[in-house]
Parts: sequence; C-alpha cells; structure tokens
Amino acid sequence: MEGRRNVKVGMSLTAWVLRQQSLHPGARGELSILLTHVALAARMIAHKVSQAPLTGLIGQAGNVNVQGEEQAKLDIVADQVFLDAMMTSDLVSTLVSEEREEPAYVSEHWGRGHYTVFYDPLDGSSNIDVNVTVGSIFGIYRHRPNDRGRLTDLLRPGADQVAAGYVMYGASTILVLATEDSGVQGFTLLPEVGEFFLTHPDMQMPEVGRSYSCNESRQPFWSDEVRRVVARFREEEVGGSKRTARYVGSLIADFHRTLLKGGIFMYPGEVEKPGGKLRLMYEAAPLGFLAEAAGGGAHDGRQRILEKVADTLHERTPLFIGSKVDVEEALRILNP
Ligand code: P6P
Repeated sequence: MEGRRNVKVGMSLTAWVLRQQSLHPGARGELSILLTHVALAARMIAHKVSQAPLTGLIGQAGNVNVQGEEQAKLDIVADQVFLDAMMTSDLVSTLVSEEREEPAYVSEHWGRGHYTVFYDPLDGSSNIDVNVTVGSIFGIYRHRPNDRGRLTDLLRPGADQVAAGYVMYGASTILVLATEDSGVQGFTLLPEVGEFFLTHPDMQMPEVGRSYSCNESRQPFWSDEVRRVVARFREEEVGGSKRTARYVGSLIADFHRTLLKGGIFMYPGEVEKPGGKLRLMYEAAPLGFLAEAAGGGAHDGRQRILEKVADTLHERTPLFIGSKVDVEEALRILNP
C-alpha cells in the first residue's frame, strides 16, 4: 500500500530513513544515524521487557527516582540501554531522562554532538508486573549554536523538535516516529531478523473518535470545568451512539489507540496539582509533535503543548491530546 509520501508497506526502517535523507540533499546523514540508534535501543529494550519474568527483571528496584516514584528494575535497565545507544551514536551531546535529575552532558561530543535527546526510557513501568503494554518516548532537538550545555538550550518549545516518537512494547513492538516533514510512520519489529518494517504508513488521526480516555477515579480532585469536559465526552453521542471509555493506564497504549482510532486522551490538572501528572519535555511534547503531524492536536487546557516553554526539565503538564475536533471541544469548554 502506497502512503501519501510514496512510502511502501514492508519497507524496512533502515530503507525508510535513508530514503528520507535522500529527500534532503544537504543532509549529512546525522539524524539518520541517530534514528537507527533509537531503533537499536528499542530492539534491546523490547528483548529485556519480553524476557523480564524469566530474568527476574520484574518488580521494583527498591529506590525512587527524581520524580519520587518507585523505580522498577526495568526502568533502570531501559534508561542505561537508551543512554548507551544515544552516546554510541557519537552525535548526541546532551541527554535528559525521566530517570535522572540532571542532564547527562557528553562533553567529549561537543565537537560532533549536534543533538539533545529527551527520553522516558520505560513509561508505565508499573504495568510490567501485570504484563500490560509499556513504552519508551523520545524527543530530539538540534542544539542552538553557542547555547550548548546551557539550560536555555534545553528548555525549548516542543515545536523545535526535529524528530519525536515512541516505542510500544506490546503484542508487537511498534516504533512510531515523525521528523519535521516525514509524516507519522509506524514500524513493527520482526524479532527474528531484528529489523523494523513499515506497517502503518502516513498515520492520520481520525477527525473524531468514539472513545474518551482518562482516569475517572480522579474526578473528586478535578475542577468543575474539567468535570464538565469529561461529562461531555461521556454523554455525547458519536455516530448515533455514546462514546466508549477506554483507559489502560499506560500512556503509550492509550495514545497509540487514540492515534489509530481517534478520540481524546486526557490527564487533566487537579485543584491541588494544577500541573497534573505527565511530563512536558519527554511525554507530552513528543506525543504532541506526533499528534499534530497526524492531523490531531494537543493542549494543556489553555495552551498548545508545542508552544509551551518549561521552566524546569521535569515540569509536569496537564494533557488533552487526540482528534482535532475533540481537543478543540475540550478547549472550548475549559475556557468558557
Ligand atoms: P494514573 C504510568 O504510571 C503513567 O506515567 C502513564 O503511563 C499513564 O498515562 C499514567 O501514569 C497513569 O496514571 O494516575 O491513571 O495511574
């Protein structure tokens, strides 16, 4: 099946990356190399996740991360795998991980390292012990000249990303990514040969979706406006029938379904926690980049996610993301 960008189902990730590069005559091939290193990390983490019950890697590591959240053993393993894969690309000089308070500055790469990578190495890891889908999320920025190593080079709007994506470790391992002009492409791992193959060309978020997704047990902590938004989606009919509620509790699983089927995922802020739970730089911004590239939208209840500039690296943000009509409806209700 030909995608809009003349890509073919079955194309390997390597072939797709090289074809993308050929469309940019001035490209030096650096982003191509970096994306193949992301795929390397994905393959390695997929293996660790699938073998976890056999290798004793399920369960908690017995410490908490910078977020004050209990670290799963696999959080630590996935973080190191991602860090090593990025560093061996020889193209990244700054790495920011959900699992590390401070950025990892790879100073010896100052000469060649033109990129910063934000990543959540294993989002939803608390679901691993019950074998629910988890995922890695990444966002890639090109350094601003002469700003490298400074916080101002890191705290940038998501619209500055040159590539973003996620890896979903589920029934299949699927890598979904977009660059600035590639459209959203989904690749499925064939573990036997260790290569990803294009299975979801030119992914487009359906205009409107039949499901809404949020943790309704948080209702007592929401503002009246948020309650009105969720009530609207719960009661509104789409195509002559009520919407269905779908909530996995693993961001990548909930986002991937929304990307494929449409609808809206919401993790709102709360009266006592206006920032909500999810992180801007390595969760909301990469997914917002994909959502918009697929024709959908993402905001925090007031502002477009890709325009937000964080004050701190691990800043939280409310997130409303999904089909354009649905996220716009939420925005309208939240700002009467
Ligand atoms: P709650 C998983 O812990 C996570 O970070 C996301 O993957 C998920 O969307 C969210 O938290 C679920 O949070 O409060 O509904 O358990």
